Formats: sequence, structure tokens, C-alpha cells
Amino acid sequence: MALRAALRNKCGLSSLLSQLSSCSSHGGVRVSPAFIAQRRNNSSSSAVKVDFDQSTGVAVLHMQSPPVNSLSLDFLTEFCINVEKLEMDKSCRGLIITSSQPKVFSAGLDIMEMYGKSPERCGVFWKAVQEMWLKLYSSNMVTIAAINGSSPAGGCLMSLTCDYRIMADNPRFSIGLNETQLGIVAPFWFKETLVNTVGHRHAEMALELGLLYNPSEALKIGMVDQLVPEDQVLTTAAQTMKKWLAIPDHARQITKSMMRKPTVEKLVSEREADINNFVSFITKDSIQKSLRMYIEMLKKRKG
Ligand code: CO8
Repeated sequence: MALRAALRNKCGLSSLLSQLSSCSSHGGVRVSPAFIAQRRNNSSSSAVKVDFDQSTGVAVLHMQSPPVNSLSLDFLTEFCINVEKLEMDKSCRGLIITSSQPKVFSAGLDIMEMYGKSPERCGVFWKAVQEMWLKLYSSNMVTIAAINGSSPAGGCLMSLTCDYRIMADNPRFSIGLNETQLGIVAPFWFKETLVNTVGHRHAEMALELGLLYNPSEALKIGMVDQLVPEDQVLTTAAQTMKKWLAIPDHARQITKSMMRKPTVEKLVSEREADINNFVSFITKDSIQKSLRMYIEMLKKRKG
């Protein structure tokens, strides 16, 4: 009942995350099979819309949180609930993640969740960020990011968790882990996700300089796998998905797990310490000052 009420009412989602956090294998959100059976087809809640095609076994998750799909606690909670539902539905074999917002895939973590908040709130927020990463990075589904806009920081991380990335070939869009530009440090699991994708040397430069790449540069270093015209991102993702789904699930899933397990296990075993690190880092006066300057810069740039 609590879950259904929360899906209707976005405001209840963050408290729901903490209520449910003891039930999952990763210490996160678990949804009952009965609930999944009831909501098997398409669903639309405020920040996320899921179109599930039973005939292909492929779901498309549209992020639709204006203006820039920033990853707030409410957004992450809703996102995780929807991914969990699909994960537990055995007829769903593939997930395409895309954005309904023009020009932006996701602006990454909601900066306002990290600025001027209590340590307790920061801890709950960080647990939700971990949960998103764990769900996607260890998903049994084939996951494809259809990156139809800019994707800095946490938005880039979300796409890096996928099995394949297709980006719109528009030089105005950018992607990368730009944390150092905000005066903050990407944690080890962000770093390892990037290293596992582009290799150590590119990851080192990208992280130290907080580089944001245009699509051609991102393709060159392997941060994305394919560029296509903006209006073909979703159709190409659907075609690519067919190829991935032609591989027997069990063989692909075991292989994926073999590649990703060390990083996943490391976060699972260090989850509490990672939350404590984040909270003590982000609440420091000097870091809060950096964030304030960055927020002001974002506002000025707009003006
Ligand atoms: N969080 C909250 N609000 C945001 C964010 C964000 N990440 N990004 C943009 N906004 C807001 C803007 O302030 C603006 O608000 P308002 O309308 O009230 O002035 C509104 O969204 C629209 O923004 P823009 O006008 O800039 O929109 P554009 O379409 O021109 O540009 C971009 C979109 C490219 C996404 C641009 O907004 C941008 O570059 N945003 C900043 C992205 C960024 O740097 N994100 C980093 C977040 S940190 C993170 O994800 C990982 C942190 C790891 C922490 C580790 C600590 C230990």
C-alpha cells in the first residue's frame, strides 16, 4: 500500500526509500511480485515514464523531470522503483534509458541536494545515488543509454552503467565526469565505472581535469559507443537492442556479472563507509563554498 501511495504522490517517495531500504539484496528498494504483476505494462509517474513492449520484451524509460532531469532524492527513488519493477518482471529483457527533456539527458546529481542540507539528509540522498548505480550496474537486463542531450557528472555515470551508449551527434552536447570542476571528488565507484569503460589513462585525465567531451571526442575515447543524428537515437537503440537480445540471456548475464562483480562487491561491502565519507566531505565549509560558487556560476551563465 505504501508503495502504491508513494507512486501516486511524488512527495512520499523519499521517505519510502528509507522505509524499504532494509529489504533488498543491496540494502535498497524491493518491490513485491504481486505489485509487479499488477503493474506489468506501461507506467507513468511524474518524473519517469516507462513504455514496456511485451512483444519485444523491451522497456523504454523516459526521464521527464524538467528542466534538466537532475537526480534529486525523489527522482532517484522513483527511478529505482521503476527499474526494480522491470528487473523483477522476467518478461522484460532489455531496458533503454532516454530523456524527454530537450537538449539534456541528465544534468547529474541535483546540486541543491548537496548544498545547505543536514548530514542526515545528505546520507539518505547518497544512499539513493548508490542504489541507482547498483541497480543499473548489476542489472540482468540489457541496458542501453539513448543519450539525446548533454550528460554531465551523475548523468554520465548513469549512462556508463549501461551495456551500450548511443549519443546524438550534436556538437553542442557534452558528456563527462566533471566533478573536479565543482571542487568535489568522484568516489571510487564512479572512477572504476569510467576506468572499466575507457581505460586507466583516459579516465585519469578525464577525472583530474573534470573534462566534458563533445560527442566526437567521447566516441574517440570510448565513453560512448556510437553517434547518430539526433532524431535516430531511439530507433538505433531499439535496433541495437535486438542484436544484444539475440545472445542467450544466461551466457550474457554471467559474462556481465564476471566483468562487473569486483566493482559491485566493493561498493556493497563498503557502502556505509562510502556514505560516511560523502557526508563528511560534502558538509565541509570549503566544499559548501565551492558548491555555492558553482551554483552562482550556473545562474550567471544563464543570464
Ligand atoms: N542540479 C540542480 N539544478 C540544476 C543542475 C543540477 N545538476 N543543472 C542545472 N540546473 C538548473 C540550473 O541552475 C537552471 O536553474 P534555473 O532555471 O532556476 O536558473 C536550470 O536547471 C536550467 O539549467 P541551464 O539553463 O543551465 O540549462 P541548459 O539547457 O542551458 O544546460 C546543462 C543544461 C548542460 C545540464 C547545464 O545546466 C549544466 O551544465 N548543469 C550542471 C551540470 C553539473 O555540473 N552537474 C554536476 C552535478 S554533481 C554530480 O552529478 C556528481 C557528484 C558526485 C559527488 C561526489 C562527492 C564526494
